[in-house]
Amino acid sequence: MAQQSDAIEALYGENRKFPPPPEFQARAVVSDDEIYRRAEADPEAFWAEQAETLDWFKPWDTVLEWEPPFAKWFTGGKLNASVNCVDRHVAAGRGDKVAYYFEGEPGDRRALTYAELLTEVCRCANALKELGVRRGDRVAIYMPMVLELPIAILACARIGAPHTVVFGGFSAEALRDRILDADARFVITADGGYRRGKPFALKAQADRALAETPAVRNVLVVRRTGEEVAMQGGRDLWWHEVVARQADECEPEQMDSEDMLYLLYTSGSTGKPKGILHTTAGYLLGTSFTHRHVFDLQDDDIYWCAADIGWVTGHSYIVYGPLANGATGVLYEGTPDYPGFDRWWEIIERYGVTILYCAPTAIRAHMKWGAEHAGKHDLSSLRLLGSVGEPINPEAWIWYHQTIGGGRCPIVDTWWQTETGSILISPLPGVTTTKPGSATFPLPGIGADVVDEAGNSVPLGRGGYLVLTRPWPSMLRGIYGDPERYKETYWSRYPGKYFVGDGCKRDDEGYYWLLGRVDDVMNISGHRISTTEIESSLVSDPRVAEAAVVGQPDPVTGEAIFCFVILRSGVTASPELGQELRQHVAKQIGAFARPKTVMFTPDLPKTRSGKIMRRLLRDVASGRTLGDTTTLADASVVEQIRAASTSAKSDE
Ligand code: 7RM
Repeated sequence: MAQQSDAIEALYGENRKFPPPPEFQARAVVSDDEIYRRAEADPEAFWAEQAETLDWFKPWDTVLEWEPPFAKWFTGGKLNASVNCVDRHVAAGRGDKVAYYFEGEPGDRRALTYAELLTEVCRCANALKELGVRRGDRVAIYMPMVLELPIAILACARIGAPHTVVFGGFSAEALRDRILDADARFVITADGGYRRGKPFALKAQADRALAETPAVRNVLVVRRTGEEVAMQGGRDLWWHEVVARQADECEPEQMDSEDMLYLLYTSGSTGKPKGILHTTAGYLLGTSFTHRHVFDLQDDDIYWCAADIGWVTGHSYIVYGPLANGATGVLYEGTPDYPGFDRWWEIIERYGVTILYCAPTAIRAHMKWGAEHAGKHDLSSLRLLGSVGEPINPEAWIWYHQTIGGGRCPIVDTWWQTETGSILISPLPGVTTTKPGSATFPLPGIGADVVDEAGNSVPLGRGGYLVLTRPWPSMLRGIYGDPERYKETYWSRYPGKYFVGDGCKRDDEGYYWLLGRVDDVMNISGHRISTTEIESSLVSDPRVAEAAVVGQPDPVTGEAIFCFVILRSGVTASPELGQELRQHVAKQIGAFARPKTVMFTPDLPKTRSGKIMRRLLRDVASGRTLGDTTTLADASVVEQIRAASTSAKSDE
């Protein structure tokens, strides 16, 4: 066991290893580790070499200008993101290649080729210009997962108008705050979208926000559901009327490398949302480079990222990365459980999906629903699986590998953040021997370290705080309108190093194991324990589908371990099972880590992107009133859990 002085203790051992299958390696984009050495020898030269894969109107003068903590990449260069994502593929004779297979939740389908995408993007761009949107103006986009969403994003990029996409599940207040912070004067939305078989309203929500955003001049509205909406004369316009009649060519703006491409707001743990600012060239390079190398992209792949575009994963790995690489992707509007638990597997079979990228929360939901749903479909087209958003527990990793991947597909566990823009820690599937639950190693060109409170690198085998030691092309350039908060949040704790905010340990082979947000670390009798490791231990019991662990104030130990546990279908909760799980953790990790309380719950409070909101669970565990719940996916969940917790007392 580690010493008590460790920043975060490394507790959980997982030693299964999965080398790249030889047949995968034989045809992989990267099949040996030379790329790591080349990148490490001269990172700037490496990124410059990679940047040649983009299309430039004018090449850059300087690769990197670094005045900590402010970086500029490829200064002097001029390019356009939409040209890189669309025009160049059409110009290269690949106009007939499918860019997206769209699958609506009600079952409507449409294949959109790169040539058609180009026309649609140009028409939308021309419509925005007609409305008076100029280079530099911010455009807020509030839409369901329909084709018009990536089209709108690319249209903004084409005319140099930074977009700020607000996830369609967010409330009117969240939309209002983002419109105001970005000072957006134009909004693109839809009448609504579909979720679990029912239309939900977006325009009505938008109208509530717009009542308090007087600077907004026009709203472009996509008709998706056909439900009745109020259109305000002079302000609101139908997409199908305005966009359809536009010319299908639109000259792209020549943007500077460092021109803003978009803002994406993250809620942060408290306070006002942060507008994470990404610029053009570095972001496009980071997303296209990682999409090609991490997902081993081949020309005939059918790639499906099951995230929502309203989350950074969708920006980088549904829109910019895959399109910059000319990939064929799937765009699915709805939920994984409608009309049946096999909807995802049906989609994979229909389109012959070869690469699936999704979140551990989805994998654990599928585990809970049972393997029989996947068993109904032919998933043999799959050749690579990806995971993002949270640490993936080894048991979920193994289930994903066996049940979905048939034991033949490498898994890339990709660590990154809205702020990092693209994947930074991940296996390269043709090179890296993976271990279930580890994101393995920093990608070529990326500088990372694990440090203690004082900022000293911790030896292998120990836990601490993840930091990034040098700038990277797709890094955030700031928090919109708040340079001080940017410095304070990311660069003040360890001067010259980017503070990630995640705990991490490296095992004795140097593999990185992400341990969750440092705000979630518990202090049990002086042991700094990551919630992730206790959760992984709980989930390793085959009866457990999902677990969330928090610290609860305790007069004796400072904090005590409180576990919320979701059981797999068919398993019944009982006090005995609670005792067994406490014992299981104590045996696997140590008596000091024995949970004080195990509470069975049908659900957990999660953000829209599926991250467990442990902050709210801490409130429940300690009987406090709830903090901010505006970014919860389902606001009723916490009340359900709270009601259950008053009847289920601590079972010590
Ligand atoms: C892409 C995304 C960022 C936070 C990050 C981590 C957690 C993401 C992983 C992960 C362990 C992973 N952007 N996180 N990926 N933790 N393993 N593979 O999620 O801005 O929404 O969240 O998500 O805590 O700091 S995000």
